This record gives sequence, C-alpha cells and structure tokens, in this order.
Amino acid sequence: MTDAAVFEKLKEAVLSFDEELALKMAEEVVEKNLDPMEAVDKGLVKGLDIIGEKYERDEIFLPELMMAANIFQKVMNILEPKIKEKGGERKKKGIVVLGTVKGDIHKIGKDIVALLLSNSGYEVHDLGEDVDLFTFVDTAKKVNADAIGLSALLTSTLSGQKDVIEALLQKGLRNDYIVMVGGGAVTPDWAETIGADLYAENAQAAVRNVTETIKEKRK
Ligand code: B12
Repeated sequence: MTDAAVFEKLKEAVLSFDEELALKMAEEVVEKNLDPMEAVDKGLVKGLDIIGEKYERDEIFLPELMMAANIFQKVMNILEPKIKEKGGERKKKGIVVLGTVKGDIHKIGKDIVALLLSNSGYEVHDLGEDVDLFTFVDTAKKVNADAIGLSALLTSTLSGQKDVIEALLQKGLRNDYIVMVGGGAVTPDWAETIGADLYAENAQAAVRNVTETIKEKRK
C-alpha cells in the first residue's frame, strides 16, 4: 500500500466509524515509519472535517460525532510516541500556557498544538478544556509564561478568548504575554478584532508563529 493509500484509509476509517481499520492503519504508519503528522493531517483530520460537515447538515448526530472523536484519540495514542520520537531533545525555547476556553470541551486540536510545541522545545502547561479566564491569567503569572494559547471551536465560546485579553489589559499584564488564538471557530479577522498577537490555522503554524514572535520580542 502506498503512503497516500494508508492516509486515505485512515480518513475512511474515521468516516465509517471503523475503529479496527483505524488502529490497523495506525500500526501500518508505525511499522512503515511513515510521517505520523502527515497521517494526522492527511488522514484523521480530513476524516473529522467531513464528519463535522455531515453533522452540520444533520446527516449524522452527536453519538456519531463522539464515536469519530474516540477513534481519533485511540489512533493518537499509537501515533503520539512516534511524533515525540521525531521531536528528540531540544533546547528550551519558551513557556506556553495553553487551554480550551470556558464552555468549550473540544480538546483534540489543542492537544495536537501542545504536543508539537513540547516536541519543538517548549515547556507547555496544558490547562485542559473549559478553562476560565482567571486560570489562564493566574497560571501564566505563576509559571512566568512567554505565551498564552487559547483554543475555541464554538462560535459561542469565542468570546472566552476576548475575555482573557481584556482581563490581561485590566490587570496591566497585556504586554507580558504573547496571546495566540486558534481552533475551528477562529478567523484571522477575529484574532485582529480582539487584539490577539497571533493566529494560527494549524499546529505546525502555531509553533512557527510563536517561535518567530518570541524571537522578535526578545530582540
Ligand atoms: C470532534 C468534535 C466534537 C467532539 C469533541 C471531542 C474532544 N474531546 O475534543 C464532541 C463530540 C465532544 C463535540 C461536541 C460538540 N460539538 Co463538536 N465537533 C467536533 C469536530 C467534528 C472536530 C473537531 C476537531 O477535533 N477537529 C480536529 C482538530 C485537529 O482540529 P482543530 O480543533 O480545528 O485544531 C487545529 C487548529 O484549529 C489549530 N488549533 C486548535 N486549537 C488551537 C489553539 C491555538 C492557540 C492555536 C494557535 C491553534 C489551534 O491547530 C489544530 C491542529 O492543527 C468539529 C468539526 C470540525 N471540522 O472542526 C465539530 C464542531 C466544532 N462541533 C460543533 C458543535 C456544535 C458541538 C456541540 C455544541 C454539539 C452539541 N449539540 O452538543 C458540542 C459542544 C460541546 C462543548 N460544550 O464544547 C460545531 C461548532 C459550530 C460552531 N461554529 O459553533 C462543529 C464545527 C461541527 C459543525 N460543523 O457543526 N464535538
């Protein structure tokens, strides 16, 4: 089977809720030493995107959404060690506090951002999901963070990102941290409107952008 066929099958497995096939393909990625992040982006995420569209069109419902998400996470358990292996030992690049904002329990994307950040040398404090603004601000202060990352997948929870930025402004701490925003509901326009320092549409861009911004800030 070609690499592309393995990724395609991973996508299909998510789409058809076929856990057995998904796990088999994950093992194939490991055995053939394929790029695990390519498997995530070209296989799993593609499948979940289509699942999301089907859900929006009422073609599938919440239990199916949950089933697809579970399969995603089980495959990640297999791929994660491989992704970490590729990271290797790195010099510490900075400290990032990361979480999904209040009211939002989506974690898959945020977890991938956390994984790639720590792989590339960041100390990551992952606060989890449904995180209130005080926890973001207090933790950033406590760990002396360089950046705060806010994930939001729902239109209704986007305001949670704005709340954190406003709290930082009120406390006179806004310039102490780089605020980065992302997640399915976030657009570059929204990021600009709320005065975030950076937006990234995927985990790879998140790592790239925060690294550049920290470098600029330390000049
Ligand atoms: C899986 C999923 C779920 C799972 C989540 C499981 C889990 N543990 O995470 C479950 C089933 C629990 C779920 C629940 C709900 N969901 Co949902 N879900 C999805 C789905 C299909 C995939 C999300 C996902 O994981 N994508 C894969 C990851 C890798 O992508 P990502 O999150 O975008 O992350 C990448 C980038 O955005 C970026 N990134 C992410 N975070 C950050 C942070 C920073 C700082 C940066 C820089 C970058 C960054 O990097 C990531 C990796 O590349 C989406 C559809 C979609 N295509 O997004 C709907 C979707 C997000 N869900 C939706 C809805 C409506 C819901 C529910 C309200 C449904 C309900 N009626 O209960 C609930 C909400 C519960 C809550 N309070 O949060 C809607 C949201 C619509 C909207 N705009 O408001 C969507 C878009 C589906 C749809 N098309 O209607 N969901």
